[in-house]
Amino acid sequence: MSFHFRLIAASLLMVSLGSNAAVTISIQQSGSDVIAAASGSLALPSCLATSSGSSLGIIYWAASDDYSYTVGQGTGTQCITSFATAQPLNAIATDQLASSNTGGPIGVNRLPSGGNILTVPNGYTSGSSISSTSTWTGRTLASLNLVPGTYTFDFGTDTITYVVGTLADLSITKTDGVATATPGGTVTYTVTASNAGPSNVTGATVGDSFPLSLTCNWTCAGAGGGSCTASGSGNINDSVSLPSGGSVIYTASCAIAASATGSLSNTATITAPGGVTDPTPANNTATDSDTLTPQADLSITKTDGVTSATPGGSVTYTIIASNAGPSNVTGATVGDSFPPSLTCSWTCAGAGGGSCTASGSGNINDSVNLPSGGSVIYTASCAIAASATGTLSNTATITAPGGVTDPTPANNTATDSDTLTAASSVNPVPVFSPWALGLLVLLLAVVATRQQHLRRSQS
Ligand SMILES: [Ca+2]
Ligand SMILES: [Ca+2]
Repeated sequence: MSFHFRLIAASLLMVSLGSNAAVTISIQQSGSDVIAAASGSLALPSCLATSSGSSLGIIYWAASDDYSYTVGQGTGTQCITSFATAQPLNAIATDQLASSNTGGPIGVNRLPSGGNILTVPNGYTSGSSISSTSTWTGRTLASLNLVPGTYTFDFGTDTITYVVGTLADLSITKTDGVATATPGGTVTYTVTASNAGPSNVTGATVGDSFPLSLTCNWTCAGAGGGSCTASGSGNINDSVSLPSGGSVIYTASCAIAASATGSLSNTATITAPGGVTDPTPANNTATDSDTLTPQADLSITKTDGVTSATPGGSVTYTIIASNAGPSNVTGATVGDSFPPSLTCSWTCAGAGGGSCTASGSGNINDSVNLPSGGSVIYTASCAIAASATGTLSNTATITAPGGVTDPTPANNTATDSDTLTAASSVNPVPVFSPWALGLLVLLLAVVATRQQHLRRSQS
């Protein structure tokens, strides 16, 4: 016995009508039942022959070249035809009769002999509407061994497409439109989740867990009937509705931590709800990656608070290196090569998170850490050589480490200059000339002699 519709016509007249038509047979889980619903029309060649077969809808896969995907009940008509075969809908070894049917038979068969058969309701008129529904009570797609997917049989002028399960090609894209980003700056991501169908989907989940270096706020708007949560902050974990052809578009504005390093990589995903099969899962995640390129306006100032200095004296320089951001900087170099006429020792203290070597002597060549907004302050106490002349000039510099761009390099050096003023012209000390000294000695001698004469005359 067989529930196949068997070919009975020995010879068939095949005449193409030259137009395209299609029937879609949707086989879905509906509660505890499986329902196959066929709709559409066919532009059949007049190759019809009455079939003696009579059965409820059937889903059958028996052997390598013997299957029947006919749904519907009653007498059908058949024709031998040629079609390109997609993958089989299932692979089971026994007939799977439907519990009930309305609308008559429709579907494709292939016989062990190799003939291809298209079955339509008996007396079907080319171009007229086909509507057939079969129900498998108390069954599941899995128990019928039906593999969710879309299977198309192409007859040239007609196609019959089986859609098994609720199918929706959900997909997602994500971009911020740039390839590099600045720590301490911002990026704006556009995340678009779409449904290419064929089924509508309610309750898909759009997710995006932002890396710790990002602080994000987002908004969302639907298109083509899609709906989503209007706005939120932090990670996206949103339940969305996406009818076939619909989409939802998230705009996430994110601040990048000033301390971020390396690359900024972030992945958005869309997940189909239970019962929905996505035939193309590869497009359900999207990642945007940016290379982080630190930028920081480092700067330095230097002064000793005076415009003139004295050889043999001292000066005290205050050198301040700062980072105006936006990125944090680790390993900038503060340098100050003092002139030979100065003998210096220095101390350093950080502010705003800046850090430096606490103290040293001689030239400064210090690796410092300067977060955005931070600074380091050096105090250099220097003895001026007594032999120094001319001008006391000294330059301090700050140099960004490799990989950090300073958009404003002009403020990365600072010079203090003092005029050296000779000590004798500032504080003259009175002295006697040799002639004056001689006169003084003579005067003292005269006074002493006179005193001696006075003491003798009184005695
Ligand atoms: Ca997909
Ligand atoms: Ca600078």
